[in-house]
Amino acid sequence: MATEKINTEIVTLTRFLNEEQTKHKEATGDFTLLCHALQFSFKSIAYYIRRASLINLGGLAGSSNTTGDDQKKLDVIGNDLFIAAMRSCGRVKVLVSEEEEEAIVFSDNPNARYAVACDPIDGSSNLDAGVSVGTIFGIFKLPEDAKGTKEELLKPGTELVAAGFTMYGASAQLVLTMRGGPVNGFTMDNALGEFILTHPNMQMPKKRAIYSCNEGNSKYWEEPVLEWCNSVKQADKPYSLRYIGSMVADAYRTLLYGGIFAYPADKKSPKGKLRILYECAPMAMVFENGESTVRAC
Ligand code: AHM
Ligand code: MG
Repeated sequence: MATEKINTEIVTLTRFLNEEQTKHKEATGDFTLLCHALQFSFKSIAYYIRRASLINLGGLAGSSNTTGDDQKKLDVIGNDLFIAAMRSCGRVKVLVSEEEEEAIVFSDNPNARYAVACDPIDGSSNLDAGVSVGTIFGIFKLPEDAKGTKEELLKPGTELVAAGFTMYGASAQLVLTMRGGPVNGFTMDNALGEFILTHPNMQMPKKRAIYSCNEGNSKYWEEPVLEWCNSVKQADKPYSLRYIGSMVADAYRTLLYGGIFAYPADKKSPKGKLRILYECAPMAMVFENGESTVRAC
């Protein structure tokens, strides 16, 4: 009788990070340790999101964040979990979070060489409906003489050394990329408690006509944006619309299926709604590295 072939060569995120580290002779292991801490924050955020309805974590916390959004209880918990992980790994000097007014400088980590920007729970307006949300992160390497100020983190996205996101959906999916490298996707195996490499070298397909934007804002759009949106609907083969309203989930689908995701600036938000440091720049790095011209290195 034929038995199902079981994969015994499982590449966990831990194994993947160790193998990456050994490829770089000059590596100190600091980046690997930082990624282990990120991994723990994703696991714990996923855990609380899954259990939210059972342990009264739905709804608002009664506070608002830097951009004036009402914070959900899970926004606060996700932020606290992320901060604790970054502090305790000892490798992060400065952290900027969507949920924090000011940059957090970890003065107890004076020799740390990394700065991290994050949106701990992006798309949190979807939380109470059980719709996918995610954590977005971008990592910069600081110069040796860095003081640990927020100005040191205000750099172009092209200077990120790594970026990615974790989507908390039917399963937790972690997408990670490093400068000049491929995009790799890991799926959380809850039984093993490990992220497993399931989507190596992700490359966004060029085909598949999906567009993804909040057309409810079209009243506020400028003419060129309206023209673009009409053009995808009036194409010979019109695009299909998919819009979840959690960028991480919309981006993950776009990475897998192809298409266009957009949140155009409009008359309500002339600079755009999405924030460059912890939303747009990390996503841009994933999508640039996930273009089909990028090869595993
Ligand atoms: P958030 O960081 O406060 O959750 O806002 C960002 C989210 C994105 O995930 C998503 O693309 C967008 O806001 C959705 O906005 P809208 O509800 O205006 O379509
Ligand atoms: Mg966000």
